[in-house]
Amino acid sequence: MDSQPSEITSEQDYLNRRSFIKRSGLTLAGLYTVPSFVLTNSFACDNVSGVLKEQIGSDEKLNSYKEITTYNNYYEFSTNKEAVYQLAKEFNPRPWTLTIEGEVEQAKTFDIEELVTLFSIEERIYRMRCVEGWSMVIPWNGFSLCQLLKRVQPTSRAKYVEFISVHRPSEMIGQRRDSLQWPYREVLRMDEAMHPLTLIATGLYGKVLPNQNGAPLRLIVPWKYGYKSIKAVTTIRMVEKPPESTWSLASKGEYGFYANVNPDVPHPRWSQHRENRIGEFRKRKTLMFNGYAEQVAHLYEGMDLKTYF
Ligand SMILES: Nc1nc2c(c(=O)[nH]1)N[C@H]1C(S)=C(S)[C@@H](COP(=O)(O)O)O[C@H]1N2
Ligand SMILES: [Mo]
Repeated sequence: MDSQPSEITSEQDYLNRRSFIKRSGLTLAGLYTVPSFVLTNSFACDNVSGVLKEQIGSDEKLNSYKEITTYNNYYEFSTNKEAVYQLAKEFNPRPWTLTIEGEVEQAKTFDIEELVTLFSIEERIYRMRCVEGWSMVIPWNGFSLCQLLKRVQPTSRAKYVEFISVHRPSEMIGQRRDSLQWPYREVLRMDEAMHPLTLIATGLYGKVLPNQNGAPLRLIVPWKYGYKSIKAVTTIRMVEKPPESTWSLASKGEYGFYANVNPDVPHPRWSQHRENRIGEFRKRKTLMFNGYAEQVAHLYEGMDLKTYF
């Protein structure tokens, strides 16, 4: 879906509704509690409510719908961020299926129309920090990946989760060149995938996910550089050994497996101390784990984050 004028106007309604929620003292966390009926099998999803109590800092505001949908990294269409949204109009995100396979008891292919009815769709306002040094604040709609993975019952051999994007050069002009190895792939450790902040996004600003942002569904891992947040996912595969990802194949020394946002680990060609928040004039300090240290630092306890970057 591309942005129609009517969708852009309704952004103001959206902002009004949010400030109503704030004023009325309803904590957003309270609205986001995962219904207990989904928390049944051995992989309990952590309680989401504690994790989401803090949304964004008081000096941070949402990026506009226009900013979020006209400045995109999506190499399947173009390496020019400002060209992606136009080229992505050619893409058909429906019909669509998502297959979950590998080390699971119940491999399954979900139809997108079914998938979006399985879980309650929450709003998650997350910072997005690209490894290139820019960032945005985006209100996603979606559900915790944990809830979905629980459905298929990972086996005890499931140690990593591989995500594979669509390969459709007929609709994705950038895939006719090898700027990257297609299809785009990413990997998380199992515990990272099961963390309640890890999201499958199916929308933003309360609207269906635009093509340029990864329609019809994408991963969002807010404490990691944006390249981990793979768009247009068709396959999720649970595996025992860590597979290669697109960016590790492209340049291992520059794009690590973990890709945790870390101001103290420079990219070989630039510093990561600061970032350019789209729409702002002055640069901001980049925060450890992109500001989510309280929620995720324990995942990396005892690891040297300069080695495992
Ligand atoms: N399939 C796919 N997913 C992708 C990319 C891509 O090129 N292809 N780019 C990544 C990068 S580098 C970033 S910063 C984010 C950008 O997401 P956005 O355009 O929604 O802001 O998507 C990530 N997911
Ligand atoms: Mo990025």
